[in-house]
Amino acid sequence: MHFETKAIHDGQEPDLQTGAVNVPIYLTSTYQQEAIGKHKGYEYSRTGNPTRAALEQALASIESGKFGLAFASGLAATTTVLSLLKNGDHIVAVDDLYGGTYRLLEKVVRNWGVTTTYVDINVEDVNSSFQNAIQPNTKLIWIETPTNPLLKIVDIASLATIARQNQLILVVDNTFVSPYFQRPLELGADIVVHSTTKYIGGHSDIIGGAVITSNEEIYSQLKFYQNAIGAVPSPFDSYLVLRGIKTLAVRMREHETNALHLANFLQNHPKVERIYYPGLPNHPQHQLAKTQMSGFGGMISLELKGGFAAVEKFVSRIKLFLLAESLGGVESLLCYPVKMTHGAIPEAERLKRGIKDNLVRLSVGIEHKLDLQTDLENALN
Ligand code: P1T
Repeated sequence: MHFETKAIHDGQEPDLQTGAVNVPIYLTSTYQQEAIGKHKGYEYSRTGNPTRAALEQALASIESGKFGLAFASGLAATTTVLSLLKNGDHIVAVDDLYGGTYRLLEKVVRNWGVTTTYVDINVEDVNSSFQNAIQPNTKLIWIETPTNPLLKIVDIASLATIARQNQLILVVDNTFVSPYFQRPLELGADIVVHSTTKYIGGHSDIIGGAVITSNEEIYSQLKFYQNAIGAVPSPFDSYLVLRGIKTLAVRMREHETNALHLANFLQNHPKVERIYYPGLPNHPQHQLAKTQMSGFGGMISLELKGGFAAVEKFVSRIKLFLLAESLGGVESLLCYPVKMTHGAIPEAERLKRGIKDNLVRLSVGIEHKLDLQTDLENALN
């Protein structure tokens, strides 16, 4: 079946008892057992809940994976995946990634004795850079693509080959474009991670995370950790994410149409110094983006002429784009990564990674594109 059909039906059969077309929200922490050791497949809701099980099946289906696991947040999903590592292990990660993931790697995971090397992906031969960063104790490669916030594109299939040759686990955080536009497991990745808070949930009303894999051994380990660590979503949040999945395809098409329109408008605006959007032919990795994504998503970053002072003015004049962290909801949001999403990265490190003081990130919503253009135009002018 096609993506749109799977998103509406997989894991979401009508309720056997009542015929309800939506998966019920099973608000229960525990389940009566018929006898000791005899139950209907559910014992305790940290371990399993039918609403969450439906969501996990739908997540696996839309990511072309065999197994899905849902979490209480994107970072809970990330932490659970990183629990596969042990003291002395090493990670190779992309140098542009969500500030909270960087903070987790540096302030938490490093204390477990697991170190990370960050690879600059702004170089000609990125594959060699990744290859050179691999050490004898490297166990895992962690990438985002497109990256947060500079929208760089990482070649998933090439990294999957490198990972396989070196017996490493390749993890792709697919939050920025959702499985509607990119399915890393089909390109050879071992694990996909999501903040379902973003496009998959789609309405800025929940915090959630997901892990999808087709590797049974990895799944068994992560399923064990999901229960052992316990960062699971509530049945109500699981329901909301499931509801978001049903409309993911139509929302993503609108996000992209609007973002392409605004990217074209912004790149010609005299107050804009530089624009980052993988859908523009002059994006340095536009060709690569076209080979591994079926669309370019709704995120745009831009640098304004006039530095931080211009950013402050711009933010104070804009009306429809709400100044807020997060992305992927139906409403347009504007974020200042330096002080918001990437505030945890020390200044020198941040500047080295190319996140400048005049950088603004837009999450383009599904309002009418001409209203969004007018809003940007007024604020810039
Ligand atoms: O916020 P949470 O659901 O825990 O997800 C963390 C996360 C993981 N991966 C990526 C690529 C992300 O962008 C995020 C969260 N990001 C934001 C809140 C943001 O505004 O960028």
